[in-house]
This record gives sequence, C-alpha cells and structure tokens, in this order.
Amino acid sequence: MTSWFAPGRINLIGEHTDYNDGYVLPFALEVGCTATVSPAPGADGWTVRSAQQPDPVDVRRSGLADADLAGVPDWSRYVLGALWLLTDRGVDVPPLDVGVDSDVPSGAGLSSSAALVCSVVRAVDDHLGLGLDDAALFALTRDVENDAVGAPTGGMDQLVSLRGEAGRALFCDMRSHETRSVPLDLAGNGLAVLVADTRAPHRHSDGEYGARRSGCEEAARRLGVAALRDVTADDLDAALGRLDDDELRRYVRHVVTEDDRVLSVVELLDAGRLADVGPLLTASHRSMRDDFRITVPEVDTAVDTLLGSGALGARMTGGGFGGCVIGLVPEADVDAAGEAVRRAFADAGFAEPDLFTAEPSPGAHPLAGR
Ligand code: GAF
Repeated sequence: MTSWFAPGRINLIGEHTDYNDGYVLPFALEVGCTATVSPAPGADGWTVRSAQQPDPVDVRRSGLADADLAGVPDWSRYVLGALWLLTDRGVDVPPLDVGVDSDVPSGAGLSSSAALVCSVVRAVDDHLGLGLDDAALFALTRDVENDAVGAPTGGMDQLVSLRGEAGRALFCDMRSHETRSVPLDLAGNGLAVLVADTRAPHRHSDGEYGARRSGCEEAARRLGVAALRDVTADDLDAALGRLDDDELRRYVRHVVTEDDRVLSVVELLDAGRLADVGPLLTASHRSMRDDFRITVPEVDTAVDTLLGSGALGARMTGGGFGGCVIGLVPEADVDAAGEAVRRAFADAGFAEPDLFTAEPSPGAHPLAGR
C-alpha cells in the first residue's frame, strides 16, 4: 500500500498567464488530497474509490479506451485518466485499487482537481517504482487534465501541487517549466493571506475559460509571436496598435501587464519587501475585472470590502467567474476584515462566504505508515 498527499493551491499573482507561456506565483495550501494505491491481485482491472463519493468505479483494463472515460463519473476521470495515459505510454499497469480522500472544497477555485491528480500520479509512480523525474511527473499530471479529462488548463495548478514549499511561493516560468521558490514569510511580517470563498456559482466558467485561451492564442498569431509571453511591457503599446479587435487588445493588455506584475512581486519578495506587494495584487484584480473580464459581482464586492478594511492589496485568485478572493491583511485586522466581508455579502443578498487564512505549505509528499 502506498499513500501520497498533494495540496490544493492559492495563486498569489499571475492569472491566465500560464497558457500564454508566461509567469505565475502560486503557493501550496495545507488542504489537499491523499491517494492510496494497493495491489488488487486476482482482479482484472482497476477499482477507484473516493471518500467523498458513494460508489466506487470499476474498470476492466482491456476496456479502458478514450471512449470509456467519457462514461465514468467526472471525479474518477482524473484517476483513471492517469492509469490510462501510463498504459497508453507503454507502462504495464497491473490491477490496482486506488482510494482518494480530499478536503479541498470543490468548485472554489482552489485546485481540488490538481490535488487529486497529483496525489494519484505520485502514489502510482511510487507504488510501481516507475521513477518518473520532475519533468515527467509534471507532464503526466498536466496531460491527464488536458488530454484525458479534456480541460484546456495551463499547468500552473499541477506544478505548484507537485513542487510547493512551506513558507514560500513558487515562481514558475510556464514556458520552460523551471521553478524557483521565493520567501513568503507572512507571520514574520505580521501579515496574513485572508481567503474569502465567495461561493459564487461558476457561471459559464468552462466555455469562458476556453474562450479566453483561444482569444489569447489568436492575438499571438496576429502579432506573429509564439505566445503572448513574447510581448514585453515595453512592446505593449506597439502591439496594441497592431490589433484592431478591442476584445483581443484587452486580453493582450491583461496578459502582458500581469506577467510584468508577477516579475515585480518576485523582485519585492526576494528583497524581503512583502508588505509592498499589495498595490500589485490590487492592480491584478482591476486588470482581471476591466480587461480580461473574468470577475463577477461577488468577487468584486469581496475585493473592495477587503481593501476598505485594512487589506494592503486584494484580488481574485484562480480561473475566475466566482471562486476565491485573497487579501494581504495585517494579522491584527483579519477578524474585522472577515466580518466586514460577511456583512457586505449579507447586505448584497449574496450567499454566506467562507473565510479562512492560508499558509504556504509543502507540495506533494509521501505519507508515513504506507
Ligand atoms: C485555472 C487553470 F487550471 C490554471 O491553469 C490557470 O490558467 C488559472 O485557472 C488561471 O490563472 O486554475
């Protein structure tokens, strides 16, 4: 029996930059998913079970093709997709029992799916002694989401779930997939990351995410670059001048300025100036709201309320259209800021938000007693 834990994530800054080959700065959370892999001698396939789901899913190995994945419950595709991709790539995956147990709230934009797939891939790799290196582990987890599940996401969530570090954020170059951790010493600076899960329903989020991604790809094509990462902040005005489509211009402005903000935040964190990153976080939110247009009233209300109650900066985190907002808040103001968000939501007639603080935590790791 082999057990691995992999965490969910908060993205400190760098939204919708990953699939543009750009920069992101997420950190791993304390909450996550535990995957336990056991041999299933005598069985002729794989059984996957979730502590959060009523029924296990059984699949015969010989019958596991693309089409079969379409027929299994959504949550199990992340598990079966990993087993299927390994098989497709020539690994003889024997009969297995895979159990998963997650405490990442689903649908909150905290990457419950990355926690799931990363815990499974690490546990299967370890159990079967495959010895996949860092690059192969990342590629497999991203391919499960893109190719097996069919979600056109950019890889940030899997990268930080695999490689996050306690007390640090992970600076990721999403072209090379090289990563470097940078200090995020919240307590040492008397600060906290206060998270408001707005519980806003993800309105049209799937189609809107894909539309943003293809819009960015189209803009890069028109500008003659491989990806929007290749347009620098210095080139931005000239690039905007060469596009006649207002929507694409807004997407380009968001991505290019967001990459630039990530680099500025990394510089500040490297220099031990955490308290100075607030305005960049808030500028990121404004860019998502006004240029990329992926916010909803609940997240804008949470951001404005946090800023009005002591936060040094605040922004939506994750793919958008709902989910969570983060505020960089002096520890002494955390309770009052949370209470202000609750009150603002009640006044606006929104669902009650969930408020909690987040600690940069370790990435995927094996669990003892396995
Ligand atoms: C989601 C995706 F999964 C990530 O790849 C990333 O694009 C993010 O939205 C937006 O920054 O979490």
